[in-house]
Amino acid sequence: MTEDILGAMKENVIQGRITKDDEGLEDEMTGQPGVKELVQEALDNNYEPRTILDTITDAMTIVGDKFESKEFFIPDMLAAAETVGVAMEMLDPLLAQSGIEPKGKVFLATVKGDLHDIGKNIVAILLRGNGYIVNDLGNDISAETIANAIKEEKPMVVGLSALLTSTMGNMKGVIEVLKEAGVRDQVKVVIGGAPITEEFANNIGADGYGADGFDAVRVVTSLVG
Ligand code: B12
Repeated sequence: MTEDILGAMKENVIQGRITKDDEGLEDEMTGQPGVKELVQEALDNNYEPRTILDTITDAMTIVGDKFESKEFFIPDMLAAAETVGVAMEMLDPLLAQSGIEPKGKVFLATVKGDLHDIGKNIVAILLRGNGYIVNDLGNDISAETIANAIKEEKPMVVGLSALLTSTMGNMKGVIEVLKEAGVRDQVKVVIGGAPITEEFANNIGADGYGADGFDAVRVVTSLVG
């Protein structure tokens, strides 16, 4: 099993198998290690948490492609998402280094109408691991809720996530509401999510864009540093 732990991990995320007891798409899967056992195996074999995260992210891209081509349906996306949650719980303590002076406060939210939170949760883990205090406001969060939270707690950065082309426009709405509430100048706005590009970030007047969790840390650090 050690030869291709990452390949097996990817396949098991796609199949939504958390443990060895779960069924897979083929009959002989039951009894084979699931994502939980494979992540543990990878850690035992000194694989970097970052490599494991990249593998999981690749797997979710394939899940998305299968959904688009109608090979997969919503329960399949949910099952895959659940395996990622389990893997992230295992990686969280390793990615969060202790004893670092807090570098600043960051708020995160997935915008109104959007329930996708895996990417945002990864960004939260990596920012925490790099010494930021992160207040995760959750998903499906209105611009007004975000503006009020900023008024009250004055974070240095707010990170917005959107995974749907139908909700990415709500990021512009958040920036407008921040202006109306008189707090736009007090906070840097960083955005991300699969459909987001640097160009889109520039067009809506965001301060930064992160392509993935590691890029999110880089851009936040460049803005507050
Ligand atoms: C899992 C999933 C779901 C799960 C979400 C579970 C959850 N708890 O998040 C469920 C089943 C709920 C779901 C529902 C839907 N989904 Co969906 N989903 C996905 C899927 C397969 C994976 C998303 C994911 O977790 N990726 C892995 C993470 C790690 O990547 P990520 O989110 O991109 O995040 C990284 C970067 O983008 C970045 N990042 C993310 N946020 C932020 C924020 C900041 C500040 C920064 C700097 C960086 C950053 O860093 C992250 C870490 O590296 C995608 C496919 C895809 N390719 O994205 C479809 C996908 C996003 N879904 C899609 C659709 C259509 C839907 C539904 C509309 C389906 C339906 N008909 O009901 C609903 C919408 C529900 C809603 N209102 O939100 C489409 C969107 C198409 C479009 N053009 O908008 C996709 C692309 C699938 C497809 N190819 O068709 N979905």
